[in-house]
Amino acid sequence: MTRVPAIGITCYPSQGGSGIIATELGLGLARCGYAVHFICASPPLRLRQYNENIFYHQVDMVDYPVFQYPPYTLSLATTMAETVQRYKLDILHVHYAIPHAASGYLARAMVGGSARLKLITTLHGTDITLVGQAPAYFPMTRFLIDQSDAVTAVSRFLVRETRKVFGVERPLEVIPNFVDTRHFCPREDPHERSRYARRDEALILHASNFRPVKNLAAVGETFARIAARHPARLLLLGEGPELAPLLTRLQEFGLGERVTALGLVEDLATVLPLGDLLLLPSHHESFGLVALEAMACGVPVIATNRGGTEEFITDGVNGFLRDPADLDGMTAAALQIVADDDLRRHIAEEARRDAVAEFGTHCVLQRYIELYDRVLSDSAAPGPAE
Ligand code: GMT
Repeated sequence: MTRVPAIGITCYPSQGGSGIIATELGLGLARCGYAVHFICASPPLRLRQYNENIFYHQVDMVDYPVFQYPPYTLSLATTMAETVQRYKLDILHVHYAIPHAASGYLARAMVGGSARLKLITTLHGTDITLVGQAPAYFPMTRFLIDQSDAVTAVSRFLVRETRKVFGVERPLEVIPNFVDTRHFCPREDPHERSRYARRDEALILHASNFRPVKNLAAVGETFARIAARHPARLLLLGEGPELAPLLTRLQEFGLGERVTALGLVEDLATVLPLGDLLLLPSHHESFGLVALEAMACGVPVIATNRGGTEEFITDGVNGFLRDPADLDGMTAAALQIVADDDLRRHIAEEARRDAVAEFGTHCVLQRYIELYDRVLSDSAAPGPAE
């Protein structure tokens, strides 16, 4: 009987989409019988319970007075190499290139070139579109993309950006983000919803890590415009540096009473279905996972048209796409949705159907499994590269 490969997964353990995808991937692989070893600085958000075939290895950070900053990259590489050797891992799959691909590269070198350990890097977004382009990281990011045994990106947009910005020529495979559509599903819960909005009020959602790229000013301005024309409440999910300025702005608009900020919500599937629409007006999104999660819950989305969102949202059919500066356009789409029940239901159904048909865990998990098989078979045969 052939042995099922053992996979090491490294990701950021916080609320970001890259950590969520990495965790859901690991959980899915474990259900398929793979031994999955998470090697992270702390347990990923969605990995807080016992799961068969899942193992967790904490990266110990050593502080020392000489270090201005503890070298996480090195501790991670050491833990990766030890885990590979002890548990006979076949693949290290790192999510978000910086610095995880660097640690993976070091770990692969540490366990010896003759070992069959493979390094797979999944690019998620700002590792390419923002931080990876900083002069301090640019040559390293390009180097690590070239040195990985396989590289995937979560959208065709991100592949184009990677080629354009880094001049990368090697195969890059698009494997889109995915959602557990049994967990993220429509749910009517008037009692729970009444905690955030009255029946006659529209409940507008925004969920993110509240960083500048999320364009929080547009969330505040658009909500103010919606609320001026239709009774509405805003529910903010997540935390980050731009949350406090947004709340201040909403207070200045006189809308403080209409806003609830829930902070970090461990299970978004409990809250997303309560909303009437989700606003995601980011300056760009390589994918925009939370938009897909909302769609799976049957919640219409108004998302940025910059980036990879058009790869799963068709404007006017299963959601809306607007330029992040087009506040009038976002407001008009929102008012259409909240004022027209038939339209909202129709968009919600289309959104749910597309999420299930194309972006359910099962469809996408299989693509990662095929990639692992190809990489381990050492057939240089590249997958469906973009
Ligand atoms: O790249 C980031 O800013 C962080 C990252 C994350 O961990 O949330 O977000 C990116 O990866 C997500 C998962 O693939 C995508 O859904 C997000 O669109 C992407 N963020 C951006 O492109 C701004």
